[in-house]
Amino acid sequence: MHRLRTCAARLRPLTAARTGRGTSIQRTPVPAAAPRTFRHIRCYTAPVAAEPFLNGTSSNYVEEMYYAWLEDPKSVHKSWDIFFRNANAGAPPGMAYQSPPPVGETLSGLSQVQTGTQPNVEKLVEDHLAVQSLIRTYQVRGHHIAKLDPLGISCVNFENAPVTVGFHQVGLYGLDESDLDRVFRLPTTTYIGGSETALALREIIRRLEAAYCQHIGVEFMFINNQEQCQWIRQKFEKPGLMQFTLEEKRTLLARMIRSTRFEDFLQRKWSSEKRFGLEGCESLIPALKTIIDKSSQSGVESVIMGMPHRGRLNVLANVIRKELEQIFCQFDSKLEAADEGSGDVKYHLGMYHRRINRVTDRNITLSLMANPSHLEAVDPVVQGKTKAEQFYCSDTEGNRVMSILLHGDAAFAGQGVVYETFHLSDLPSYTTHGTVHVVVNNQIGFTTDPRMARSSPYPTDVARVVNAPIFHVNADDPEAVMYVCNVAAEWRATFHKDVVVDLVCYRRNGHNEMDEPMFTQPLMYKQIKKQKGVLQKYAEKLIAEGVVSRKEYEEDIATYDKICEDAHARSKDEKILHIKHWLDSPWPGFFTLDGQPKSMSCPSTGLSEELLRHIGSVASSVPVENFTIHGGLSRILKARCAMVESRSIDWALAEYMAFGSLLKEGIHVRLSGQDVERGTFSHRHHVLHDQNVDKKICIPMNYMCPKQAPYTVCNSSLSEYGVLGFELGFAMASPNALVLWEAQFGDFHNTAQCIIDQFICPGQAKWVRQNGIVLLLPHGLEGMGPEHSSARPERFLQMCNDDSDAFPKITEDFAVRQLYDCNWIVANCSTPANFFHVLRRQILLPFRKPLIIFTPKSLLRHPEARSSFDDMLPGTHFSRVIPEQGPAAQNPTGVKRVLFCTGKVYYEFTRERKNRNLDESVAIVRVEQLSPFPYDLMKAETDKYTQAELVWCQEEHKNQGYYDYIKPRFLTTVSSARPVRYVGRGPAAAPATGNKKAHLMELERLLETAFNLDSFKGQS
Ligand SMILES: Cc1ncc(C[n+]2csc(CCOP(=O)(O)OP(=O)(O)O)c2C)c(N)n1
Repeated sequence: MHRLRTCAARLRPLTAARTGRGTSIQRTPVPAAAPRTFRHIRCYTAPVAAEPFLNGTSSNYVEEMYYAWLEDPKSVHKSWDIFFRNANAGAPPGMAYQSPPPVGETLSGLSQVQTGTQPNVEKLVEDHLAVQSLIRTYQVRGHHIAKLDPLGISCVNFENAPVTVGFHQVGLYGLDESDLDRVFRLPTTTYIGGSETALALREIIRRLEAAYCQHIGVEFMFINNQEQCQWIRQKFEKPGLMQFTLEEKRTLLARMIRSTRFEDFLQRKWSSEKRFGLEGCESLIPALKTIIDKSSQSGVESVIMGMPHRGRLNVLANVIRKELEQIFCQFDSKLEAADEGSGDVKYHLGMYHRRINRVTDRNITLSLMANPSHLEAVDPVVQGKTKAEQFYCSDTEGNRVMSILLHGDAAFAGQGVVYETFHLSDLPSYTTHGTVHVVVNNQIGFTTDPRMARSSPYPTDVARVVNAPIFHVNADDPEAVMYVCNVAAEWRATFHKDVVVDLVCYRRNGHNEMDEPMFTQPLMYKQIKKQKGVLQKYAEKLIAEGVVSRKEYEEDIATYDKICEDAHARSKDEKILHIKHWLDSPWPGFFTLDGQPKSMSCPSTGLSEELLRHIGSVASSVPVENFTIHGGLSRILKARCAMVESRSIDWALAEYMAFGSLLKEGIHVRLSGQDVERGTFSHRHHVLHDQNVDKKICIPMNYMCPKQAPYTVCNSSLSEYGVLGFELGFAMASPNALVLWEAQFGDFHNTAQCIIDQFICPGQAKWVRQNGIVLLLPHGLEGMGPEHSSARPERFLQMCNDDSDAFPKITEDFAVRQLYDCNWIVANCSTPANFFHVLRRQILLPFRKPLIIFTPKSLLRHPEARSSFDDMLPGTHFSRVIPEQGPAAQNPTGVKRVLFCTGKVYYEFTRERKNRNLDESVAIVRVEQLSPFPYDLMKAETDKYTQAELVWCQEEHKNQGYYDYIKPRFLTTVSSARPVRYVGRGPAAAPATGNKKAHLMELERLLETAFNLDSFKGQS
C-alpha cells in the first residue's frame, strides 16, 4: 500500500506542475556508481486516495504506469490517462475512472469527472498485474528452472516450491493462453523490452525464459536496494546481451585449451600423483581470467587470491602464470629442498607474480596465498592482506587492489569461517570493498552428496546474508561463464560489494586421481563417463559457427602441448627445490638479496625521557577542541597525567608508550579484536567518545606528532577465527607494521585454533614467509571460573620448536639468534616496562616472528605493577628473565629455595614471602620469555644459587600452564644434576574451579607449599 500512497500522493503536485506552480517529479535513474549504503529511494508520507480496484499488489504496477504517464501521457492506455487526469483534478475515491472516448476522439475536452467503474478496465488492470507478477516470478525464481547442471541430474531440489512459469502456466496468473498474443505494457522493473515499451505476452515469456532460465540462474531479488536490482536486471534482461566478438570467442577457446590440456598433460606424465585436477570445471580458468581482465580494465593493479586444492596447479600455471617447469619439478620426488623450512605439498603453495595483462596492456600483480589443507581457512587471511595492500596505497575504495576467493561447494556451505568472513565484508576497518567469490560447484564433497552436506538449496546461500548477488552458471557453457564473470567484475567495480559466481560443474575423476568415485556415486559417475568434455563441445560449436577451423584448433592444441613438453624437459635440469620461489608476500628491501636478515642484533628498545613524557601527555589529554569526555574518563586521564609526572607508569600507559613511539618512527600500528578500543577491562581508552555528539570520536594516538604513521584501533565483529585470520593476513603485507589481535579473554583463542595451528605456528616453516603478528591473550586464575581464566599457555608452548634436551651453544648473539631460529615467541610479562620492550622489540628485530603474550587482568590496576621511566630509557632492553633483586640476591649462598615463576603470580609470591619473613632465604626469579627458553640466563640463575632448591611455581594446574614445557628444559639447563620441584595446582580437566572458596583454598595451599621450606623434605 505504501507505493500506492506514494503514487496517489503524487497525483496532486502534478497538477500544480502542469500549471507551472509545482516542481516536476523525476524517476530514479540507474546510477553509474551508486552509493554503497542502503538508501530509501521513496518517501512514504502522503494520504491514500483509495480506488476500489487498487490494492497492495496492483499499486506497484499503477505506480510504474503513473511515472510513465508523467513523462508522456500518451505512453499509457487512454483509460489510464483519463484516470490520472481525473485523480489529479481531485476526483473523490472511486470517481477517477472514466471510460475512454471512442477511437479518434481526443481527450482535450475531458474536464469533468465521470462516475462508475467499468469491468473491462478492471480486467485490463488485472491482466497487467498478472503479467507483472509473471515477470517478477521469473526474476525471483527463474534460477530454479535454469539449466544449470551439465549432468542434468541437478542436486538443487525445489520440489516443494515449484516455479509456475512458461507458456502453459499463464492460467495460474489469471491469464488465458489466448492472451499470449495480446500486447502488454512493460513495467520499468524489467529491461526485456530493449527499446520497446510493450510486447506480446508470448514474447515477454520467451525473453524472460532466455534471460533467467537458460545456462545462467540469477539470484538477486533478495537484495534490498532497488538500484542494485535494476542494475542486475539490465545486465541480464536486455535482448542481445550474450554476443561475443570473434576475437573474444577465440581467446576463450585458447584459454579452454590451456586449462584442459594442462590437466591432460599432468595426467599423462604423473598418472598416479595426487593433483586434485580440474577436469569437469575447466572453464574455471577463463572465468578467473575474465574477472581479472575486466577488473584490470577498471583500474585494478593487484589481485590477491585464495583457493583450495581443486585446480590449484592449473590456476598457478594458467592464471598466475607460474613457470611450468617450476610446477613440474614439484612432481619430482628426488629433488631436495634448498631453503630452510620444511615446505609444503605442491597444491598448497602460494606465489606472487607481476606481469602485463595482455587484454588491457596494464601491469597487474597476481598473488595466490599459500594455504593449509583446512578448507576456507585462507579466506580471512586473503581479506586481511587485501585490506593491508589497500591501506598502504591509500586505496580507500578498493579501486586498485581486490581479492578473489575460490571455494568448493561443500566447503563453502559447511565451513563457518565463510560466514565470519562475509560478515567482515562491510565493516569499515575490515572491508576490502567487494570480493568476487567463485565456487567450483562440482556437486560433491569428497564422497558426500549435497543433500547430506547442507540444508540450504544452493551451496552459496551463505552469501545472501550480505546481499551479495549470486550468479549460478552452467560451467559447460564457457560463454555464459565468461558473461557472468564480466558482470561480477563490473558489479564489484560499481558497487564495491561482494558477488558470487557459482560454476555448476562436475568432477570427472574421484576426489583425487587415485580415488574410485563409483564406490559411492555410481549413477552420477555413469553419467559423467558419458559426458563429452567441455573443450570438445565448445570447439565443435566454434568450428560449426566458422569461428575457427578444425585445423586451427588442432594446431593450437599441439602448440600448447609442446609448451608443456618443453617445460617438462627443462624441469629436469632443476637440481634443487627452492621454496622461496613460492613466496606469496615478498617484502622488498627488508632482507638482504639472499633473503637473510640484515643483522643478527636488536638495538635498545628504550626511549628518551622527553619522548616518554610526550607520549604520556598525549595519552592523558584530549587533543581536540570542543570535545566532552565522560567524567570517569577525565579521572582516568588525570591519573595518567599524575603517573607521567611521577615517572611511574601502569600497563595501559606502557602499551601507549610502545604504540606511540612506533607510530612516531613511521610504523603503522593496528590493534583489532573484540572491544579493544576501550579495552575489555576498561583500561585502554584509545578512542574517546564525545558525550554530547553522536559518533563523534577522537583517537589521541593519531595526534602524536606530524608525519607519524596512522594508528588503527578497531572493535571487531564477534569472531575469532575470521578476525585473527584477517589480522594475520594484514601483518603479511608489510614488515613495517605492528599488527596485534587481542582476544577478549585468552581462552577464546581456541575458536581461531585453525589459524594458530595451520598458519601462525608453522607458517614460516611451510611457506618461508615471516609474520610478526602479536596475540594479546588475557590470562590468569583470578577466581572467575573455568572460563576466562586460562589462555592455555600449554598449547602454545607445546608447539614451540626449541629443543628441550640440548643445551644450546651460547654465542654473543645468542638471544637474537635464538629468536631467529624459533617458530614463535611466547612471553608473559610481569611489568609494564617489559611489556613495552617486548612490543617494541617486535619491530626493532631484523626479522619477524609471531609473538604470543599472555596479558594480565588484575595487574592492569595492581599498585605494584608499575614501572619507572628508568626501566624504559635508552640502553634498556626487554628482560627475558628478571632475576631476584631483593636481599636474597645479596647473599645467594644463603638462599634455601629459588622459586621460578612467570606472570602475575609473582606478586602473590612476593606478598606471601614478605608475610612469612623469608626475603633472605627465598629468591624469586621471573621467566618473562618462556620460549625460546632463555637457557643462558636460566643457567646463570641456577648457578648463582648453589645451595638452593630449584622450584617451578605456577598457579595453573599441573597438566596445564608452563610446567611440561619448562621441566625438561630446566633439567637440561642444570644437566639433570639438581632436581626441579613443582609447586602449583594438581592436574585437572578444567582450567579453574567455578567455586570462589575452592579457588582461594587452592591458592593458599599453593603458597603454603611454595614457602614451606620443608615441603620437599625427604624427596629425592
Ligand atoms: C576443514 C576441512 N575439513 C575437512 C577436510 C577434508 N577434505 C578435503 S577435500 C574435502 C571435500 C571438499 O569438497 P568441496 O568443498 O566440494 O571441494 P571439491 O573437492 O569437491 O572441489 C574434504 C572434506 C579439509 N580439507 N578441510
